[in-house]
Amino acid sequence: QAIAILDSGVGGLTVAKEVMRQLPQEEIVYFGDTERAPYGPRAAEEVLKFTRQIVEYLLQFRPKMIVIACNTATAIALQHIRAQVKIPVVGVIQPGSRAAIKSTKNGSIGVIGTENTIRSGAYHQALQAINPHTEVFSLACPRLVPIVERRMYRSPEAKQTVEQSLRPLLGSPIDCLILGCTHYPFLTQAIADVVGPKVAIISSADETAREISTILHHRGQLEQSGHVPVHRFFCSGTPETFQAIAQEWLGEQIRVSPVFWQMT
Ligand code: DGN
Repeated sequence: QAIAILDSGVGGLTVAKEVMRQLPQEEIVYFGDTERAPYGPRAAEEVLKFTRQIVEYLLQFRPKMIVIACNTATAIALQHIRAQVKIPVVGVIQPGSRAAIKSTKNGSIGVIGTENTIRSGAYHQALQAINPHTEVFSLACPRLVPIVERRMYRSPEAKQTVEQSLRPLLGSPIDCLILGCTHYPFLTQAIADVVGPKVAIISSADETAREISTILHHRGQLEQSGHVPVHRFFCSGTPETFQAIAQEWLGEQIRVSPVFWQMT
């Protein structure tokens, strides 16, 4: 049985890659909603509707778990999807918050994400639920997802956009920065260059993969080692850019099947 992973586009590949590294025997079925990305500026009801639709699509593969590898969809839809399906549903906000709390020494944590994620206050809540004394500095960076989806993450324009986007955080006392959007690990180098070496960069991918592993272990659902897994990829709309980004990021050749559905 596969682990189903979804995102608005290529961002969830950062989680998929870590799952493949930590759990190389697991089957994966991945869906990127590239045709409708970015989700960041969309109305919350729309993000919920799209997430439900993708989950429905993925359920036909009878997965053992759903991973919402998108902070925006996690912030808006996690509880709804948990109520809707019978298998475990994992989001990325709790794991990312735990990793940041483990990392910070001075209790000042930065969070960058899409407008929807930042507006939801989900990180603020998750961090303060772990430690109420945490000081959280959040910032929406709406210009970053389109750069990644257009495969421009190595361009000089990407560097410049990251610099401009992160400027408001520069005077703050943060000693760690949560990449609160699964697309941002594509821009880690540019982000690290701007915030400097004293700020630890936290991507939720590692911790999310650990959580997946713990849940499957407790349920006795980890695949046996030696099992040769299938990794399947689907995206809405044309697959070429998705495939190029995925192959570059995952370092392996993959096939991507396009899914055309009624756009609403
Ligand atoms: N990868 C999504 C996230 O983590 O929020 C990006 C959302 C978007 O499409 N803007």
